[in-house]
Amino acid sequence: MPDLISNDVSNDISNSAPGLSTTTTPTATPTATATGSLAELVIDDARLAPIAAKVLAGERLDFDDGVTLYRTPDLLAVGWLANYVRERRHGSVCYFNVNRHINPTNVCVAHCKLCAFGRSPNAPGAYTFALEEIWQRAEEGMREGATEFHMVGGLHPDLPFEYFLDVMRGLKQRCPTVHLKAFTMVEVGYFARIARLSIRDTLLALKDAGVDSLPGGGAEIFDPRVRKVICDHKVSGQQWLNIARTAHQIGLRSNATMLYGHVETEQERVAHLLALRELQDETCGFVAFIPLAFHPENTGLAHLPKPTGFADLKSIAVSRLLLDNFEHIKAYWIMLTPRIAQIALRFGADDLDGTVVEEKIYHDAGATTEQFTSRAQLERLIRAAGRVPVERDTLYRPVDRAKMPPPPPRPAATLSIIV
Ligand code: V47
Repeated sequence: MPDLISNDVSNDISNSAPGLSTTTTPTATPTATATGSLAELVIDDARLAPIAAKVLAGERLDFDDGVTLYRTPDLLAVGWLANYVRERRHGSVCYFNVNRHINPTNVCVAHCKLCAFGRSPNAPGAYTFALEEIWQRAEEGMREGATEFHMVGGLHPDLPFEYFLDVMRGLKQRCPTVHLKAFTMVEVGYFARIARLSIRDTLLALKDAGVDSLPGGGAEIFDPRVRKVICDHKVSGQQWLNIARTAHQIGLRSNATMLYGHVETEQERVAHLLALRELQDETCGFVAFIPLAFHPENTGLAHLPKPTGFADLKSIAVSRLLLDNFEHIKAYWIMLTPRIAQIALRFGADDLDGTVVEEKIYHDAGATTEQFTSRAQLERLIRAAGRVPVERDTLYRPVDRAKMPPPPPRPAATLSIIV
């Protein structure tokens, strides 16, 4: 175990680990350690002491530890531990990227209760972009310096798989330097069904058309009880994991998410996180994990209250502690608000996500955040949290703007001459 704290804990409660203090013990001054100067961990909830001992020793946490971490009111102790792990991995660095979200259609056959974004084909507000429209948005994004397009959409009843392959081919041709992070496991499952292909062949076709990696959406909570309530017609949790496994096997990396704050129990959250951890042990294909706070407005679950700031920070911290084989935990500022996301950088998160530009999924569900933030604003938030901003690409390689080719010029405006 690292020599974190040198205080005398001889009168500790019986299950306290050496080196940790509870509020029943005298406090000591912080000590410098091999990992730098660390403030003292104060544990109010004695149930956390053995968990803290495991974390400090670099041991894996188990199911019961996860449930305890979710149930304890001692948010500061959980946050301290998550921050310890975060700093052990990333020091004070906080990543962000310059990206653009593009949602080609909101028409969706799934009608998930959790979602305010999907529409029936002829419902008010239903839209589907023409190919040219998608490509134009992408080119605009490239001119603004985007290194990533994040593209997800509804499960459209009439658009063939070929349309989505065309979208990707056109993007790769026009924006060859931009990483295409496109289509959730749910969309991949749907494409396989409509194109009558295996999951593997569907993924190979997407990769061939230009997809570079997959975003983490659609995971929700894997438990069938929860899925029946919030997203009855989506792929099952097991199918989501199988599609992710296949993607990783063919060399497509992906993110992973968990939607919390609706009808799930603490045990169901922990089981979700451990299922992701098990798959990551097998494939090492996940890049980042993003806990997603449920936004109830305009959804079939509008009667539920929004998750609190306490739950948001707890979710970040617990995922950092349980997902010991995930390199990155993202505090998605659009979903958390910039204020909570900034605090999350001291509760386990090492990434704020990106500039986004146009966000529909959360804003249809009542999100009050902006849809866009600038690189300068992200850097300001990160610095104000005492972290060091590092612009990254989708796979977390640092981006050196000085070495990048200048963005292509805006096309000359077309003149219409009326005679
Ligand atoms: O899959 C849908 C969730 C996800 C609601 O991979 C909702 O880098 C809250 O996955 N309230 C899409 N959440 C967003 C997503 C994502 C976001 C940022 C980065 C990455 C990444 C992925 O949003 C959906 C679903 O889980 N969602 N409706 C709602 N009402």
